[in-house]
Amino acid sequence: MTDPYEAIARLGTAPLWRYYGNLFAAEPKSRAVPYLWRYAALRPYLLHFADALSLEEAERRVLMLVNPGLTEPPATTTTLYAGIQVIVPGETAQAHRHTAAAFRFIIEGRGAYTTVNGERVHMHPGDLLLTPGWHWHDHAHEGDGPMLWLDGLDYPLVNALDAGFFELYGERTQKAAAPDDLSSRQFIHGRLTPAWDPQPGPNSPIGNYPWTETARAFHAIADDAVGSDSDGVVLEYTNPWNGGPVMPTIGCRIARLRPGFRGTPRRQTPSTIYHVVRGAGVTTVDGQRLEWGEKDVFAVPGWALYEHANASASSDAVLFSYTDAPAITALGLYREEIR
Ligand code: GTQ
Repeated sequence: MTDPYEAIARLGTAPLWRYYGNLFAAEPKSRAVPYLWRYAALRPYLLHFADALSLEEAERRVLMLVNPGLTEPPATTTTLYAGIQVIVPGETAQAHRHTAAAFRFIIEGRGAYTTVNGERVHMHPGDLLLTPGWHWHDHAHEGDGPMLWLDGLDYPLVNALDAGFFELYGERTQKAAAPDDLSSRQFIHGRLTPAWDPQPGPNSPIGNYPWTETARAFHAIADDAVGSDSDGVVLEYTNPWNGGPVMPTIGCRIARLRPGFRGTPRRQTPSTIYHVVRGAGVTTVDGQRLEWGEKDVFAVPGWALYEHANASASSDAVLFSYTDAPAITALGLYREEIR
């Protein structure tokens, strides 16, 4: 008799008993590792490619933040991606759409905008711009100096689900089909929302959550909020249609860690990518110290135990973050543990 293991392999089968422990582990063990990308180290190369590579040669000029545990295809966590994009004055990045959901968190520069389904959405540092799945978007820069931002997408999740579609618009840029920044102006004051022709969908209709409003929200809270033991005074950007996360697969938050803040260790099934808006500190992830400073980006894999600390006794730290929590929650797979 031939080796029965070889025979069953040729028949397109596998012995479950040899795989069981890996497929049904007691708890998740991500292939993604805790990792930090230093903005100051990346910036010179972004500016180099802004000179060396035209946007006729590249769909987008982006350095992908590749997790050492997820190199092929590159991803930042199992479900999420982060990249740093640069565009210089006079350039356009051509219009396209994809089923992957995207957002931009603006890091530096002035004078660029993204046109999303015909609405020009202008960028300022600290703004959160949404490009939900299957929305047309192109970028343009009419200011001076380079404009840099953090891109967040869920393509690792979408592609794992075999749900990825992509399409070019056909013309390089979209014509403006709505007043500039209309969606932000209509919706940002969330307790008074347009009552005509409502078309609630799974995505927030807001093109830009401006930094000025985020700063106002923190200012209004002042020092009065208790905040989370693990995540500080943390605010969720919400969809005004339903109060939920901004997009069905990606949730975005902004947190203030008070001077001297030391968080209670916590873990959750969603993976998280952080961008340091202000300040410096240390996040310990499964025992590994990620020492972050302004504009850095770091990844916390799902179910990794994390603990934030603000390194300063006198200044706030401010962390923008995004997760796949909306998707995981919708699938009934959200879990968390606080130590
Ligand atoms: O700006 O449309 O970082 O399509 C990755 C894919 C940015 C974009 C990324 C994209 C974009």
